[in-house]
Amino acid sequence: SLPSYDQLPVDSTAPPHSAWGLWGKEDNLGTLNLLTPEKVERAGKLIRRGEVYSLNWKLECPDSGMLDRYEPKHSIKPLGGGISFDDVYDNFNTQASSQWDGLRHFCHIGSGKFYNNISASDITDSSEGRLGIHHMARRGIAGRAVLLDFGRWAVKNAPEFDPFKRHEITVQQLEAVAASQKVKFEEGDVLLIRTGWTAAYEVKKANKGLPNLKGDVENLPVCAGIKACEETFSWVWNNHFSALASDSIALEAMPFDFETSCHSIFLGGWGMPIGELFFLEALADDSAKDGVYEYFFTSAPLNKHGGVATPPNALCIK
Ligand code: UVW
Repeated sequence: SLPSYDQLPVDSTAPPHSAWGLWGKEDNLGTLNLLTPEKVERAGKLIRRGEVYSLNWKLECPDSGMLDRYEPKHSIKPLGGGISFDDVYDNFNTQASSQWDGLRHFCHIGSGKFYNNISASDITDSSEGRLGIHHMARRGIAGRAVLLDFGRWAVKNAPEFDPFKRHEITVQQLEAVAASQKVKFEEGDVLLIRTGWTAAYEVKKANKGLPNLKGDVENLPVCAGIKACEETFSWVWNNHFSALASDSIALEAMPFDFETSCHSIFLGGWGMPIGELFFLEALADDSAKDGVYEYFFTSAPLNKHGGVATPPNALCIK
């Protein structure tokens, strides 16, 4: 069985509460190792109505140039005098819209090393490809996902909540949402957390009321998300989720302190992918109607050797 948060690290030379070495020193998959064939087979049984929900937001959104990530420039290239066409994307940043942050994206800040003691120089020299997104792509991601619709819960229970403010979502609040939706977690779950950010973005944009979201590494943009603290880290680890994703820009409340961030612990410490800007609106609307918040989940990352991140190409099937 898996160690608890207090039992980490399993390798005494590794940073505190990291999972380095848990799945072997050469491992490139981190918590995705929890998605065993048995779990995938069991999750397949959650398909009851055959309804499919795609979690990629429009590639055009957000178009705010956030962290200097812009919508790719799309052109259509004719072939053979107009009997056939290709797509060409220039300036395609895999993190400009819905994305998985892969294990090359963020180091464990305290140690300066990436998951499983990989150095920045191993990342920039792509030849070996340690922790590259292709590892996730070649395995594929499938299993059970559960949605916590924090945004809907907050309407009654935390009316001051605004996904565009730095609201820190606590473990108690996540537990309260889970209880209100009758959600029970299982080892290996992909946890989806809806804040309402993507929907609010579209409304603000239509009303020409978008705040400046550009930001940079020194001056991160502002948004709501889970609270980066020991209680959250221990709750997330002890539930043994395989990945966490939300519809907000960073999963965790922004701006955040790098050293004590979820990014540092989840990606650098545990090898746990972080999903951002997932489009959860249609899925959440349907779940609010039928009260079902567990799904068969699939995601097919880009099979790019040494890639850092990827559009999730994720589906939830009910
Ligand atoms: C930040 O945390 C800066 O967001 P991202 O994970 O998309 O880089």
